[in-house]
Amino acid sequence: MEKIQRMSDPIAERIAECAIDQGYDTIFDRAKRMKPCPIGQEGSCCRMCHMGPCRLVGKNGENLRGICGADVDVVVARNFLRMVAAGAATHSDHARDLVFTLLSVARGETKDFQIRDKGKLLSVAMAMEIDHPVITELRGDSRVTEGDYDLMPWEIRNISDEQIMEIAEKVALKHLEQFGQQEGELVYLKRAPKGTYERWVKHNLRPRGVDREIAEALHRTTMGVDQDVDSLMDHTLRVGLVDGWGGCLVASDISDILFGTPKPIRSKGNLAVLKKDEVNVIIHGHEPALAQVIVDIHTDPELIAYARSKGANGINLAGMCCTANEILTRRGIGSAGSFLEQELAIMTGIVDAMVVDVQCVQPSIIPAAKRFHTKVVTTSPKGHLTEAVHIEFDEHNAKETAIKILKLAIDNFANRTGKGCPIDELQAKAAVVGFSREYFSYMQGGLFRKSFRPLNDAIMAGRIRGTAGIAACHHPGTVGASIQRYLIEELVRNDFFVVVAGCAGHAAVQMGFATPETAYNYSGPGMREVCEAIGMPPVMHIGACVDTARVLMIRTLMATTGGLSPEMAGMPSIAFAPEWWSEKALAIGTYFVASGSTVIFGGESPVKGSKRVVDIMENKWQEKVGAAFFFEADPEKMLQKGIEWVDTRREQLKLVKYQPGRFRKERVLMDMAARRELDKVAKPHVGLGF
Ligand code: MSK
Repeated sequence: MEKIQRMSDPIAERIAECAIDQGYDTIFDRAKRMKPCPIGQEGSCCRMCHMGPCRLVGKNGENLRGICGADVDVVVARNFLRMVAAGAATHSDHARDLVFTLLSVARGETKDFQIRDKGKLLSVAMAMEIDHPVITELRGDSRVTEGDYDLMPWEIRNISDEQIMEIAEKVALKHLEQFGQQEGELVYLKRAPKGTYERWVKHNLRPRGVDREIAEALHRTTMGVDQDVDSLMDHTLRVGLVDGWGGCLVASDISDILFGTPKPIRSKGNLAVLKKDEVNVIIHGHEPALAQVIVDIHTDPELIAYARSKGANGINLAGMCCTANEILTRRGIGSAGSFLEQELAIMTGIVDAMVVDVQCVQPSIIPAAKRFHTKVVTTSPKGHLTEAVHIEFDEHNAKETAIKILKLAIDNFANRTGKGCPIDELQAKAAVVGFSREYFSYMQGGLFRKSFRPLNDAIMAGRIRGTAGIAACHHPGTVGASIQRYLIEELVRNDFFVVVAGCAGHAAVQMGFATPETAYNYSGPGMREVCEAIGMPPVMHIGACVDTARVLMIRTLMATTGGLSPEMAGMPSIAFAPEWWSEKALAIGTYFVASGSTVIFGGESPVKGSKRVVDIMENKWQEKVGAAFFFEADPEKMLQKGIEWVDTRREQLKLVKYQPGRFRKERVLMDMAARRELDKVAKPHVGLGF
């Protein structure tokens, strides 16, 4: 059989090769066999009714119409809007479930969850202008509404548990109202910088309510409703804003309130986190609630004793996909890998249970599991898999469900077949992860002087060329994570400060970029100097797909700190999703653009079929929201385009011209006297405490 590389991580690649040698059918084989329909791929196939499907083929699709008369521009725009709406539905529904959990905690209906970050709850309540005397007092008269608030410990010290629960209930109810709100605007929009918000007002882009805009997207795109490309693309921006400010940011905030706002924590990642002598339980999917409870109880002495009684040395938890990111960045639980590694994990033959909830769960894990002893456990009422064991979770029975699942895994340990692809001698990569916006502020000034000033100053001085985000999936049609690796390496070398999220976070961990040493091994001299001064790594893992919303707050604070652009648009920043495949990634890309942040996606463009839609996304959106949505398949051109975009923003902001190597310092060998002199200089940074 032809040997081709499938994954850039050598351990994943080794298991993939072993699996293929042993005749397993993996996602890589299926991707190779499947020839995507070129008409559907570029967005020119209309399946909105059953007169067709109409395939709008021909040179660039010009002058071609479907049976109803819809032209290719309308067809492409409708298809794109539907994909963004599907993505927004997933993230907002994820957020909704978390809001219900918060409501249950506030009402004392569950004991399995607590409010772990009271400061964050209060900060969110202040941003939502919750009507409660404590919040009114905290807000005072002078508070601005942009961004979010970092409360000092003494500001929350005297707030009673009862008041916290009252506020939590009000926050939960206000969020629930946002889903079904019919008029007005999402309350979170006011957290954006004023200039960004004003663009939304000017162009009538403010979403009224989460569900309303998503439902309207489906209505608009049915046959015979919205058949104007500009109008369809405006609604795409509106639904994008739903995804960012009504879905991802809500999910990220409520998770921080319930499970703790991440701060740097050591962990490790790749398939070698699995342990041969322990019960291995992989938690896979996206929703963090059950996963956090499984983490809470997996060290319970009774369960450990039960595992020992079955011949295992303990219980080993590992994450996968974005549930991995949730428990990796908050609890330091090792990550087994990204979307592309779910079958590979089972093929090690030592996974006793794979527990899944929603999103990015391949149905192929069932046939893979059948070749071994692995139990696949579904836990969400929305996410069933034929032939899986279904143990349903809701926030009222979390601990009970978690115990049941762990016992099932323990009981299954004895059923290992001894077959599979061995990982015995392999080593997991070390990582430092968990950089929330809040920690990022803290890192730049300590408790009393939290700020974004050092970052803005470093960008203004040209030490940091710009900021970049890399997020989204790994595509089976590429060598998994290879483009992400290329971009991270090149951006860091070019003095970019990089944040990663979603499966790109797994790539950073597996390649060893999620460590402070990256500054020494890869960084350009300017970025390295900043890393040394404030004790930060050049690549920060900020969490799961929904945590891409942390970037909204980072950029808002960069704007309000001053010295750069006063709004999100116009910043020397860029975001990439080089290996995307999910509708959720398109929704994230659209909310970035709608909020003023340009994105470059890789692979084949789903809007290539319409020059007009491409023009709207690349040019007209720049006039409206100050950002563009590009698709570029070639990784080198993608990088070039991103760098050029950032350099042009620097020019527009009249910042000093970035010069590679300008901050390169000659290495000086120091004697002890010189070192002592250095120690006398007060160090401004708080360090990461690694
Ligand atoms: S898990 S959406 S493959 S990033 Fe969030 Fe990874 Fe993409 Fe799923």
